[in-house]
Amino acid sequence: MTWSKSTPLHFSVLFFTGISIALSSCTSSEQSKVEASQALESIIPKPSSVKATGNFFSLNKNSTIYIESASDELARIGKYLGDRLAPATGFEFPVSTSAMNPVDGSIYLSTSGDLSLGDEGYELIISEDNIKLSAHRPAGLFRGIQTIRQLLPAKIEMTSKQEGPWKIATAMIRDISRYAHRGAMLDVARHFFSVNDVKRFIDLISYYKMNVIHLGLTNDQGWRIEIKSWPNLATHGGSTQVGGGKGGFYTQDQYTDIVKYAQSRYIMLIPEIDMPGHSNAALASYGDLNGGTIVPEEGRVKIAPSTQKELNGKSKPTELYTGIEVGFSTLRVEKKVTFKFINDVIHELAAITPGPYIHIGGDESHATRKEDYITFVKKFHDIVKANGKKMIGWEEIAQGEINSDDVTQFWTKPAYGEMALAKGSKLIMSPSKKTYMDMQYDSTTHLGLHWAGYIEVDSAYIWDPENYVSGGSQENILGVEAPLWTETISTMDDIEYMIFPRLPGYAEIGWSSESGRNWEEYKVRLANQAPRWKAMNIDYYKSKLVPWKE
Ligand code: TNX
Repeated sequence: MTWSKSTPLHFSVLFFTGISIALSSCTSSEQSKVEASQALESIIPKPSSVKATGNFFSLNKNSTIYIESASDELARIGKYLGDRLAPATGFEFPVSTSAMNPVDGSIYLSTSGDLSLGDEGYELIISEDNIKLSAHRPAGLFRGIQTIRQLLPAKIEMTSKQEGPWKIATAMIRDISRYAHRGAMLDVARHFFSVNDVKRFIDLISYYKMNVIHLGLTNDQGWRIEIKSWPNLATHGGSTQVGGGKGGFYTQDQYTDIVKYAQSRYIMLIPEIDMPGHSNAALASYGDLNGGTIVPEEGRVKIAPSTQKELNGKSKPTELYTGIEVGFSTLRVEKKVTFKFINDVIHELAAITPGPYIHIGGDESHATRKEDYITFVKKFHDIVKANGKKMIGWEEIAQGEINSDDVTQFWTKPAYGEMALAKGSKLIMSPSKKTYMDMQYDSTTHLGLHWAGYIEVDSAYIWDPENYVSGGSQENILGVEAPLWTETISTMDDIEYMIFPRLPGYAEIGWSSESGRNWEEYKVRLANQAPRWKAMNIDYYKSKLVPWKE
């Protein structure tokens, strides 16, 4: 076509507009393919196997989620998937059991996956027409859904309607987790966090296929769970926090709400009541529990003379504590009431905890005599067992009479880990130099502590759970847990800043095989998560070590 002065203006405008629409839709279509292919290579945790097959699948306004049978559980999982995809796409995603006239662009969920997928493994077959997600157990479908989310454009995570297209690169993915236990711990005692904050924490960890939330419910600074037979624990012991803020506690109903929310994400909740040390909030709530302080003397410990009397009779409660020291408080074996207290607390907690474990803390009991500590561990074990649960304790419990029923959480001393293994206990690995998400990234981080070191995002990723305790192996290590202690953390933004970008790495260490992991490759996948965090409104630390994608 040639242009002349006589070409009508409206024609040339239309012509140019037509070209630019064609061009931009062509580029945006090409770009969406590039993005989809990149998403396929950026999944965290890294799947066991991914085979790209070179085409593209798209969601459309008729996309349906088909479940293979009319099971409530599958219907719930289907609805969960639809709820993740609906806001940004503006599509409805009905869940249907009848696939008589299947619609293109649909997603099929089935538990007919083979036994070798285990409890959490899944298989995804993404073709141009549909996505087939299969697992052996419903939990595997839930984990596979996280992969589907990560395969879509980042804006799928936005809560308002966005422009498509909603492409996914076609592929075959088969994915099985390395460890059964992949968790994060949140200390709600040093600072209290609302039910909604805990739910968001659960959602964030579930996005990376973690399956455990460990809640630190009590510590010197606060008691955060209602115990009906000892009401002052929550009302008085929960009335403050580090720095003197107002604190708070969960009623048993609120706790149950959190447990159910976690269950709906196939996440087990492990509650921790920290004893016999870290117990000031209890000692401040009931004077009878307070047996006075034991003073360290020439490497041994001795009860301060003025408190001998307090041990036998009524004693005064301690003051509430809002500082961040550790190791000064202890329950006392000499007091009968101590064991009534422990039994009542464990009994009530066990009744509202569907998971198999109660964590009894047991760490840093510096104010407890060694022989008393050992008595405590035996009693904790018996009481937890009598209430139908298994005991978990921090590594120090390995000094006591523990056995294969008990789980030991390693955090710093290999010798304790070895003692635990020798007694038949399995390990959860939380090496503080690697997994403590309350450690600063570097000396300039405005939050956090650094007693275990600075933990940059590369260091957080470069380690293997089997390399900390000699004899540690796939058989006796249950998995990995990354704790967030909250002495310096008081808001959800603070939580996000400390856990991102380290948490996806812990999730990958727990899920993916060691042989497929290396930092240089991982950091690119991590960089590609940033737009997703932006869409989810996650406040994260922009480490200079990662080539972040904007
Ligand atoms: C050690 S590790 C603790 C916690 C502190 C944390 C701070 C462990 C089992 N106990 O009481 O909050 O360090 O980083």
